Formats: sequence, C-alpha cells, structure tokens
Amino acid sequence: MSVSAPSLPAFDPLDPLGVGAQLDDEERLIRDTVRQYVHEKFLPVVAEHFEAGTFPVEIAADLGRLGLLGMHLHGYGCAGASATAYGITCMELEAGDSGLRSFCSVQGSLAMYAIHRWGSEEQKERWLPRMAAGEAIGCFGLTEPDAGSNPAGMRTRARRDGDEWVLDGAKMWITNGSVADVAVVWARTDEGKVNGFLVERDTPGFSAPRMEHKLSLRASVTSELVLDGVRVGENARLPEATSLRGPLSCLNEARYGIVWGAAGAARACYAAALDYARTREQFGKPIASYQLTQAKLAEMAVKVGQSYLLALHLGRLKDAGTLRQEQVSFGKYHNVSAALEVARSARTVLGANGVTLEYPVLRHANNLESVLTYEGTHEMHTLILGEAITGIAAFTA
Ligand code: TGC
Ligand code: FAD
Repeated sequence: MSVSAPSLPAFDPLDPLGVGAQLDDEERLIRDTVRQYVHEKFLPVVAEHFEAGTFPVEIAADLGRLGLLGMHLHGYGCAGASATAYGITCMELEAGDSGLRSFCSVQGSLAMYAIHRWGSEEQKERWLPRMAAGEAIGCFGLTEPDAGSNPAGMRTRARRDGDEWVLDGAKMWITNGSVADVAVVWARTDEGKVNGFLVERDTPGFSAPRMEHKLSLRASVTSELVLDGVRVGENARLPEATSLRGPLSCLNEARYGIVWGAAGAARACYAAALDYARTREQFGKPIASYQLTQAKLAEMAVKVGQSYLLALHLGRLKDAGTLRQEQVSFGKYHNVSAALEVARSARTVLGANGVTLEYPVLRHANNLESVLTYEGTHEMHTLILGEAITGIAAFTA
C-alpha cells in the first residue's frame, strides 16, 4: 500500500522560512489588520511626508482605535496584547516606514511604559488611557547634546525647592518632542540619582523646538527639549525610578520593537526589489533572469528569513518572561544591520528608480541609518554583547 506524502506548504519568497505558519490565529489577524492599515492609509501619504519632513500626527487617533499604542501594556485602556503581537505590529508598521514604527515605539514603549512601570497610580490614571487612545502624545527625553551613548553623563539637573522640583538642562534628538503633550524627562538630582519627570507641554520654561534638515527618518518629528527653570510638583516625578535603570528598562522595550521593525523594513525593500526584477527588462530579458540579480535576491531572502525567525524567537522568549537584555541587543545588532544591507542591495536592483521616492527602498535605507544609531548604536550593542560573552565591560578605555 502506498502512503502519499503530506502536501507541503507553497514556498513564499517573502517568508522563505515559513515563519508566518508559526503564528497563531490572533497574531495573524493583528498582522493582517496592521498591514492593511499601513497599505491603505499610510503608504499613500508617506512619500509626501518624507519629502516635507513631517509626520501625519493625526493618525494617532487611528492607531489608538486599532489598539496599537502601548498595546503590550495591561490596564488603563491599553490592549494587553502579547509581546509577540506587539512585535508583529512593529514589523508591519516599519514595513511602511521607520518613522511610523518610531512614533508607536516612543509613545508605547518609552513614554507609556515609563509611566506604567515607574509612575504613581495617579500618573497612570491621568495619562495612560488618553495616550492609549491617541488623544495625548508622549516623548522620552534621555539623550543630551553631550550625553548620547553614555546617558550616565547627563547634565540636566533636578533641584528640590520646597514642594517643587526645578529642572534645568537640554535634551536633543527627541522623537515626537514638538508634538508631545507630555515629555518624560530624565534628570539627575542633587543627590546624584537619576529621576524621571512628567513635563507638560505648556509648563513655563519648557520648549521643544524642532530639529530640521535631517536626511534620515524624515517622516518623523525630532526635537530639542529646552528646560529653563521648569517648575513641577512632586506629583510629576516618577516615584519608582531612582537610577539609570529607570530609563534603560524603557529602552529595552523599545529595542525589542526595533528587532521586529527592522525585519519589516528589510522585507519591504526585498519585496520591492523582487517585484522590480521580475518586470524590468534589459537585454531582452527580465533582470531577475540574470545570475547577478538572483544572487542579490537570494542574499536578501536569507537575511529577511533570518531576521523574522530571530524576531519571533525573541518574542516567544519575552512572552515566556525569559528574554534577557543581552538577547535584545543580539536582535538589534543583527536585524538592523541586516536590514541596512538588504535596503542597500535592493536599491541597486532598482537602478536609477532606486533613488526616487516612487519606490520605498532608499527611503528605508536612509531611515535605517537612524535606526542603527538610536536606541543604542550598533557599537553599543556590540559592547553589550562583548561584555555578556567575555564578562569584561569595554565601554571605557
Ligand atoms: P549600567 O551600570 O550597565 O546600568 C545601570 C542600571 O541600569 C540597568 N540596566 C538595564 N536595565 C534594563 N534594561 C537594560 N537594557 C539595562 N541596561 C542596564 C542595570 O542593571 C543597572 O541597574 P541598577 O539597579 O544596578 O542601577 O549602566 P551604564 O551607564 O554602564 O550603561 C551602559 C550602557 C552603555 C549599556 C548604557 O548606557 C546604554 O545602553 N547606552 C545607550 C544609550 C541609548 O540607547 N540611548 C537611547 C536613547 S532613547 C532613543 O534613542 C529613542 S529612539 C526613538 C525610537 O525608538 O524610535
Ligand atoms: P555618540 O554617543 O556621541 O557616539 C558617536 C559614535 O561614537 C558612535 O558611533 C558610537 O557608537 C561611538 N561610541 C561612543 N562611545 C563609544 C565607546 N565607548 N566605544 C566605542 N564607540 C563608541 N534619544 C532620546 O533620548 N529620545 C528620542 O526619542 C530619540 N530619538 C532619536 C531620533 C533620531 C532620528 C535620532 C538620530 C536619534 C534619536 N535619539 C533619541 C538619540 C539617540 O539615542 C542617540 O543619537 C544615540 O544614543 C547615540 O548618541 P550620540 O548621537 O550622542 O552619539
């Protein structure tokens, strides 16, 4: 008696390892919903915003309605989704544009997470439901002109004055800064502790001028935060955060989202290159028929597949509560540099069309230069991994 072999799923060039089959029904539903939103509402306007250097901040309400803002947080109007579902969302958003994923990362993983993890009950009730709904926007001020990779070197000061705190200093490169209703500002107190403060947009002494002329992440608002004798009450201080662990724990959340997001940007570039290669003819044949093009596509497929697999693995670890910060660094290290390589190679497949905004690849490649730098530069994640591997910290010479 002959036993027929089980039929194999079809090979999907955009998911060459069949990672999508590992998702459950709910995860697939989230993926398809976010993908559809990005295709229908965001992609038609992204080139215009990229060119103008703006972000369509009005879509915050849509993102809130879809339950995507702070979606992995529980309670206070947040969706309470799994870490994997949050990651899948980041992947689909960044397949649209890194600026879109950044908007959600900063809102959910940095500003909302900071309040959720380190805030008082009153602060959570006041801010989280409105932020989850997209009615209030948050930003996260850690980096300063002279303290980027080394936030311990921050100069922003918080001085106690009776019942109040007085904040003085400057933050730089702050995503959503000029459009934020509330800024999570990290400052050092007179006792040398790092504390977080919720500074509302119209507080006297506070301003958030836009930083112009970026060549990367153009469809995203980036700002300075100026704190000139800003007075806030004790109820504006995040009571549970008293060291650098406060802001660094938030970075861990956002870095996790970037692991997935970068896989999405890579997929989008590879998809554009594959589509172009199949239809563009030179020397009488589609350029996909030439071995040099196939080598590029195969290399992209391998990187896209590896990145998706790695992201899902880290997602499952995070949902199991066993994900370590070094493993998040592993993910950011691999997936962001892989995405950049895919984007640059995809750009060459498109020839001159690759340098236009009609196709997404150079927009993604340019964005990924910022992604390589923010949330810990590639070098910082190299050193974090180096320390985990050797037991020796090499951050200072
Ligand atoms: P270190 O002594 O290692 O740690 C101080 C305290 O923090 C804890 N910690 C972490 N906790 C959670 N997650 C992590 N990833 C953590 N890393 C460290 C640590 O356990 C310790 O806790 P405790 O309780 O003992 O006080 O601190 P260090 O000053 O030596 O830091 C080392 C280093 C280089 C790893 C750290 O400074 C670093 O990660 N630098 C990179 C800075 C960075 O990533 N900045 C990002 C700014 S935000 C941003 O870019 C937003 S982009 C917008 C977007 O996402 O779209
Ligand atoms: P530096 O720290 O000065 O580093 C310069 C170079 O030196 C890098 O290559 C770095 O890897 C290398 N280097 C530094 N130290 C070492 C070392 N010990 N060993 C080896 N090499 C080293 N920050 C926020 O707080 N909030 C935000 O919302 C935010 N959004 C951003 C949005 C954009 C578009 C960008 C570009 C940045 C954003 N950032 C934000 C800032 C970002 O986190 C920092 O740019 C990043 O941490 C690096 O800091 P830096 O630019 O000061 O570079």
